[in-house]
Amino acid sequence: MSVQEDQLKTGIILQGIGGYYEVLDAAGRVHTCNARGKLRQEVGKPLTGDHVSFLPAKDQQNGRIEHIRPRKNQLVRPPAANIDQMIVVITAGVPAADLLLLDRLLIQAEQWEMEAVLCINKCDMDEDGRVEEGIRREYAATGYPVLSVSAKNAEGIDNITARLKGKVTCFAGQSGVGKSSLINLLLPGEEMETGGLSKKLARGRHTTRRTQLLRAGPDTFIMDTPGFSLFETNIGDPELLQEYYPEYRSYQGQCRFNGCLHDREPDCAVRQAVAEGELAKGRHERYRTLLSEAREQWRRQYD
Ligand SMILES: Nc1nc2c(ncn2[C@@H]2O[C@H](COP(=O)(O)OP(=O)(O)O)[C@@H](O)[C@H]2O)c(=O)[nH]1
Ligand SMILES: [Mg+2]
Ligand SMILES: [Zn+2]
Repeated sequence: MSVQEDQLKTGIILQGIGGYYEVLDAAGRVHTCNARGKLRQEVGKPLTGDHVSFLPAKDQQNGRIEHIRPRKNQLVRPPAANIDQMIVVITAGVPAADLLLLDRLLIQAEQWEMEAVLCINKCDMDEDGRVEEGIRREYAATGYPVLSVSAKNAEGIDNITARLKGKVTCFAGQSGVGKSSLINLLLPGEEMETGGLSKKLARGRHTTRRTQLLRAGPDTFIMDTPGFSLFETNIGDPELLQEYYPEYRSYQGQCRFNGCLHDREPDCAVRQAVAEGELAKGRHERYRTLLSEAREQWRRQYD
């Protein structure tokens, strides 16, 4: 082992700006690092969320990232890695829940192999609880956890906190649903927007907001991703769409046709379950909407 090797520490990249990276070590110290010259060629640019080993910053010197651990997943836009969980926020008030967008985001979480959690915010606007109830019914068969909260009244926030522990979580959902409000409630007091930023990194901040990991507790991070509300889902092969619906997986092999897409095929076990009320009708209708969209995309791509 070279002298350097045993000086290496491990850490996680909180954010990167212009070739500099803020790396949090196990002791909670933040090091400003650059990357070893060949690293980019070997594995590409370091990303927010990367687990790295690095030479610690010393005196006036920056640290240096030496290795990047293999990634669990990798997002292109926003550029980030190793996101464990997606909390999709919708509301029981305004803006009214866009369930088609919700389904797209859930598909995205499945594609990226993230755990998905539904969060119904603004429950204070839903006095008789009917809106919340309807959404819960619609998603009961999916098995996704559903949390009802109000950022305004700080109600139900502990249930989110419990889901965050030990994970890197991103928040997604349309603009105005309360993502920022919730994130503010979930961060401990000292973790302000620019908290812990070294001067060198802070200087770059006026330009655009960066993808960064915010510390919500030990080993617990929230990925703050400006513009993460809407992104284009590319379903790819239409035949794969049903794989992203956890509640449809258990019906596999029960339809008359092998490779049934649960659309118009006769003797389809999924359609029958919908007809019998075991599976949600609305969710299936939106599935069919996305299926025809995927078919259209697929056709354009390969014709
Ligand atoms: N009534 C109510 N309003 C909320 C709640 N959470 C957020 N808001 C309001 O909804 C608006 C959008 O919130 P914001 O956090 O910026 O949403 P974002 O666009 O998803 O980040 C703001 O005016 C918030 O004050 C809530 O639980 N109840
Ligand atoms: Mg916001
Ligand atoms: Zn079927």
